[in-house]
Amino acid sequence: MTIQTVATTPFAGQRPGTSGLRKKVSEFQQPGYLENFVESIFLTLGEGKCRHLVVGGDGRYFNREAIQTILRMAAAHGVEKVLVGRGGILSTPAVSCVIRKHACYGGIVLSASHNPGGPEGDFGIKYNIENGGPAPEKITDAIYGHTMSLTEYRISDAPAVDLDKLGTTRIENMTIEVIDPVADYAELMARLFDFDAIRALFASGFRMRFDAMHAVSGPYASAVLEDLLGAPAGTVVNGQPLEDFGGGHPDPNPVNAAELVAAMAAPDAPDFGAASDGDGDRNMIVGRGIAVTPSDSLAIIAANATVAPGYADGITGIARSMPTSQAADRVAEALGISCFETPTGWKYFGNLMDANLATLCGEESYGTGSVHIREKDGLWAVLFWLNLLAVRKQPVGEILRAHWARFGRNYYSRHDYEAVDASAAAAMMDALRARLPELAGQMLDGHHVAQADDFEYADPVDGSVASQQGIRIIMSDGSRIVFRLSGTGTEGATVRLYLERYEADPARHDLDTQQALQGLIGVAESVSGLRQRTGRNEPTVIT
Ligand code: VG1
Ligand code: CO
Repeated sequence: MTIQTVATTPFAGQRPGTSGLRKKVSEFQQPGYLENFVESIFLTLGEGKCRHLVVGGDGRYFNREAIQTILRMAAAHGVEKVLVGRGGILSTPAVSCVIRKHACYGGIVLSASHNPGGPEGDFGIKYNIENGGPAPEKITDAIYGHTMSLTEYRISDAPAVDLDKLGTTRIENMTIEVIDPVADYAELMARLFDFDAIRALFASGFRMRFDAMHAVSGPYASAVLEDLLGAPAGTVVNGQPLEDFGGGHPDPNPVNAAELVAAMAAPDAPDFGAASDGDGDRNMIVGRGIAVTPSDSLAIIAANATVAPGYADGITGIARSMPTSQAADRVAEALGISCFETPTGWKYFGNLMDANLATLCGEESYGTGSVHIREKDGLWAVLFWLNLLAVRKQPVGEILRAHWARFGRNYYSRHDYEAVDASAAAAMMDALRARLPELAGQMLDGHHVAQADDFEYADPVDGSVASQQGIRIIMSDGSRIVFRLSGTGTEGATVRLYLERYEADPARHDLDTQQALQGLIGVAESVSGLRQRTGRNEPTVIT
């Protein structure tokens, strides 16, 4: 075994987006492409700084190959020990958990999360820091800086490591320990939730369907729900992680998880349905015939946090991404705690959680989590709901309606226009930005604009500023229209239009969401010319 220095030249476009670097698999397969990015991570960390590292991914196509490359490069950069999930598997929340539990310097997550996988699909890589969370912008910017000037990388020529056998091996002076991907995570969940109460719930005949969408959460859900909590065999469906997710789109929402939604609407529907995404950090919560929006789920978890032993002492604060509905704000107000509004992406929650300013965090994109780790956590949210259902002994729909009756309902929807022409999307955002100063005070189709701006966030802990995080048009009644460009797509641009309207009157809590938002949808179109500019008659996906 020797360490080689290999000459290389930069690849354009290796700037990490909302959550790491995501590209088509074919782009990652170019010789040196992955190596350049990994070299840039090590250069950013500094020679000899990273002694203990965690590596794992969501099992998608190219996962194993990428892990072998990363191990050989880690050995060439003075890493002493790497923990790798068996089979190369570690969900994003499990990586965060393992970094924290074993006090590692950081971790590398291989995933393109909710993006499709397989040879024609997407691949991704992300660096997580010591607190277990995604690297903040100052680190991702430095990584990107190195990718643009790189001339060489270092790698060991050691043979491939057996990733399927638990135990330790060595490359150069580095120890590799293949670990059970589920054990540490499951142990953490058992400390946060009342497993006895959930076990009793399943024992009483409660039925559930967890759709793992052939992605990474399958082994976690089977181990926790079926093995530890006694849910009947078959509770977890599509539980085997596949390199191409069985050809599906591992993005749990009513469109991509239509099978689950249909099963939950059938006459013999189970009591509770849930799904998770490619890397196991998202969650979808479904009751009989009713799906809970992620924004409502965050608010309900916050309002009921103390039912779970891990949160029995209450929560210090809530944080939500800017486009997420303001349902959680109303709960924070009732509890007398702060609610922080951050840019999209979990990396912005890390400082708030480290400083104990926020206990719970959430995003409208089916992401919820807490201070137990520093990533969003799909199965954690599902376990919270199970704990809540075990205590409240009410159906999901009743809990949701009772929440609306107490706090009012924030009708909410996101319209995605995927893979549109990137310059048309940029031109639309520029035109909107240019109109912002004149919008405040105007009446738009009967809606009075109170504020119009491009969201900027100053981190209350370290003072770092993130600007141009989404265009907001806020009406005097609190309704909002938000426009953003996605930072996770790999084809053209994806425009996200977020719509929200508050309704206090319980007699009006059963409207169809799109109907309830129709007025705002019209305003959004007339103010942006979105459909005309993108040449699309309707959104690709409505959630
Ligand atoms: C999307 C979501 C965002 C989420 C991000 C990563 O980003 O909107 O809320 O944090 O994906 O989620 P964007 O830039 O495409 O809107 V995951 O589960 O893909 O890592
Ligand atoms: Co994800």
